[in-house]
Amino acid sequence: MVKVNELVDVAHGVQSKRVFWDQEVYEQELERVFGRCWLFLTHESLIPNFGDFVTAYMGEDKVIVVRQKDGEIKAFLNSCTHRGNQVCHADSGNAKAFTCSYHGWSFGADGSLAALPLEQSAYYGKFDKAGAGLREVAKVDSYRGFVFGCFDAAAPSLPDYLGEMGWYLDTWMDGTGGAELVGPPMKSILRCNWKVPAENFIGDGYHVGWTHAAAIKVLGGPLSGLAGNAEIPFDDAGLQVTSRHGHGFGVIWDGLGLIHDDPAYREYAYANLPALTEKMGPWRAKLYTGHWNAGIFPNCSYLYGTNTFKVWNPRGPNEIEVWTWTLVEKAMSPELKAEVVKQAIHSFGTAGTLESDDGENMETCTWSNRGPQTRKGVMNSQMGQINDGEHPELPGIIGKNFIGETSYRGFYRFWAEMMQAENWDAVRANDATWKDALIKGAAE
Ligand code: UNU
Ligand code: FES
Ligand code: FE
Repeated sequence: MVKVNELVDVAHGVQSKRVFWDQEVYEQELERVFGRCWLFLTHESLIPNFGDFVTAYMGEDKVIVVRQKDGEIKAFLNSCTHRGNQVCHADSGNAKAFTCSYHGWSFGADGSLAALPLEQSAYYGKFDKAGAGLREVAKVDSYRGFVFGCFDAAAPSLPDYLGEMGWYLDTWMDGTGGAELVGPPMKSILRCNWKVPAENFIGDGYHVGWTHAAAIKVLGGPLSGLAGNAEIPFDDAGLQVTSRHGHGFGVIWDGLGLIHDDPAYREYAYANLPALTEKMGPWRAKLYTGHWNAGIFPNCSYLYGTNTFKVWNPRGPNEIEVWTWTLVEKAMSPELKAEVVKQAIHSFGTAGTLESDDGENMETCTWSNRGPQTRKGVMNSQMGQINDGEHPELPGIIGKNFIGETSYRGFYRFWAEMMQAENWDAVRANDATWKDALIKGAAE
């Protein structure tokens, strides 16, 4: 078992560089993080009808996500119960049955083994089909149409798992009639550890002016002043949030649509503002026109206001498969949706300008820590910790500015907790004290 307390020092904002490379850390993550947390699968609007399916990853496990006859959604391991072949090779579609390409076992939308070749002549009619269905993922649920799955039956419900983050997500998932994803997702490989993009997207406002200096200069608009950190608006420019289960974000006030320099999107959002303020109050109205760098622990990230929505699927400790959808609001016109999709592809699609800026850092952050001497070193995430605390109106822990590492520290605090805990009961036992190290660390 990995000694996690040697890897993450929450109170002092320090992490070992081993978290990006060690095979041992990785194997434990697959069991304890990906095996027990809620993982993003798809959006309900992408599988609206009975038999509609998408395939997805849950950590390294392949799954089939299928709309059932009664409208529910279930997920199954994409592995044949006969001799283990992959059952479904398509990315998405509508199927009456999933038939394995090896010997032809055939599974229904509910995962049950419906038919197998030569059942009478070779198995003499005695094969127990009831016990040979695809293994079902213990929990599948959706929050405002966003579908997640969890392998651990003892995990908290999806709303409980999202916790304080649900209050924030409701801003754009619920405030104006809901959001949806445009698929199919773009897919690409990055040679990096899955946590490098996860920790970046969860709120790294610090890199924007530097890593993306050229891109934001070329794109123009109000954000171009950030290029090279030439103009950094401080205290009132935004804030950072982290939550009980490691989800978090950093927000730039009034940043919606700015990376895309997109007046149509901004006009749409500002027209919604009076009704949204009425429904959700002034804080969430302010959040609604912001730009969020955000993460849902462990490996789902999105930029609200730039509208890229991603999952970093781990493929070993030093490779990921990136899946990228575009985030739109249901009430947008088809023209506006199409425009948002185009802009999201240009910025954070597989070959996007900003995506390729980030990709290079993500790969070198991983591979430069391969050497055993380098791995003995630590990384620093102390920025802004001195100001982290509770807020009278905002749930979670709040950091003072959009450039800070509040959400990053919260991500690693929960990562360490999941890596260490025997089970979800042991995690729940920390519910009253989870804020202590994050906030007290600031006082030391
Ligand atoms: O790279 C990002 N996460 C980003 C870029 C965030 C805000 C503006 C530009
Ligand atoms: Fe931040 Fe190098 S300056 S990783
Ligand atoms: Fe970036």
